[in-house]
Amino acid sequence: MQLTEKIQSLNERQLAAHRHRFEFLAGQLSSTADVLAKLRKFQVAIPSWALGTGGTRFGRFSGGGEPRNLSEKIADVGVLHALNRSGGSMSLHIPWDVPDDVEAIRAEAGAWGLRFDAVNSNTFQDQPGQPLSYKFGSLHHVDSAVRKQAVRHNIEVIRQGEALSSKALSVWLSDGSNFPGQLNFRRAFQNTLESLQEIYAALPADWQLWIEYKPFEPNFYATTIGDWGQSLLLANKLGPKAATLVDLGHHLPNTNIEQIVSLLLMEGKLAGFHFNDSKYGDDDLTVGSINPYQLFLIFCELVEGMDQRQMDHATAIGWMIDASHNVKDPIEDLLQSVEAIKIAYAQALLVDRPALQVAQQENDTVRCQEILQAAYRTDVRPLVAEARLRENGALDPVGAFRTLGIRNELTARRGSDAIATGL
Ligand code: LRH
Ligand code: MN
Ligand code: MN
Repeated sequence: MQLTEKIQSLNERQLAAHRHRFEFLAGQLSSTADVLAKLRKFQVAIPSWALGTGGTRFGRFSGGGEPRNLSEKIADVGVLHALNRSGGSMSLHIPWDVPDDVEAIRAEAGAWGLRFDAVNSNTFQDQPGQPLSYKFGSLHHVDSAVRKQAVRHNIEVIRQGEALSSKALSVWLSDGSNFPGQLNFRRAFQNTLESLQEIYAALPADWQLWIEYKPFEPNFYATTIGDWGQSLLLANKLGPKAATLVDLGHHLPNTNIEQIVSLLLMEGKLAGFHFNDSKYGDDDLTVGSINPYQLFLIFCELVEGMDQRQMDHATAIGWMIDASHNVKDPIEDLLQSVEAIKIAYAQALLVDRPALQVAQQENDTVRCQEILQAAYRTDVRPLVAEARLRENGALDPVGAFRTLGIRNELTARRGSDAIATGL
């Protein structure tokens, strides 16, 4: 039996209970059809580097059956997408995941109904045989020869992405300094800008350059693109094809990310997201596992801001996961992350916007909170499940993954000591 047939037969067993929950919820809402249509369209890109068990610098405990190459990573995302129908694309990190045979890779992805989202460059690690080191940075480096090497790599990644029909290059730099005095901030920024200008000039007409920021790690004194202000400054100087990418883990604790998102949207400079969750720093934990309310508030700003600018929720910006997992099955973890994103999105769609606007205008703070929390405290899981069901996905993706013994099958095929390539 094919995977989709197995999923359908599992669904049949759960259908009556699901119908009961869904109809009870739909009876309380006025916008069920609209929310369902939006949920069915919404897709989140899966990072090629999240399909193996992550580790820390102190160790790594592999789970078995991990994908050993890009083809097997595509198969894992294919399984995920068959289960939840919301992971229809993949984001590749290069050189961790370089297609040997682009046509074959495109065909494999196509067979699973997948496409390729943004490609990510890597100038934060030295690769074997690389002539110059990135020990002291890449695009910001004091030596123009190192900068040129890093620019060349980014242009090469664009070329690889073109062959896969990607439409964006995502750049994250670890460039920074560990000690005061180590670096001239302005010169580092200027060098970064000039390097990015060269990369920008190599972008195809319909491509975008997404600039990620992060306050610390691996540098612990200063990072050259350390916050959204620095990223936005660069994006504005570069031009209309450049925008700021928000990775949720790349903020100091308690930063008001939803406010950043709202202003970037207003400026037309929000490239998209790397979703994850964190308690301390760039923890890369499962989306929604620590602070689901923050995720909901971010989606409130997204829905409001995108509607205001008449942007298509599903396609106007990049939706991606960037998480890793020390102790979970990576596919289960990704299923949980996508689910958390869709729950937050559905809740944000339920906010009574006209009523909120009136309450804001009247400075009725209590009412504002009541309106937001009425949406947040709605259990929208039957709605998200119904959207999935209508797309032929599983009513309960994690449950189906387990009941169908998918990890055991993968382990039998790939071996219990198979370790994912890349990060
Ligand atoms: C940096 C980062 C960035 C990288 C990825 C592997 O912390 O978030 O997006 O490309 O991790
Ligand atoms: Mn990231
Ligand atoms: Mn990160």
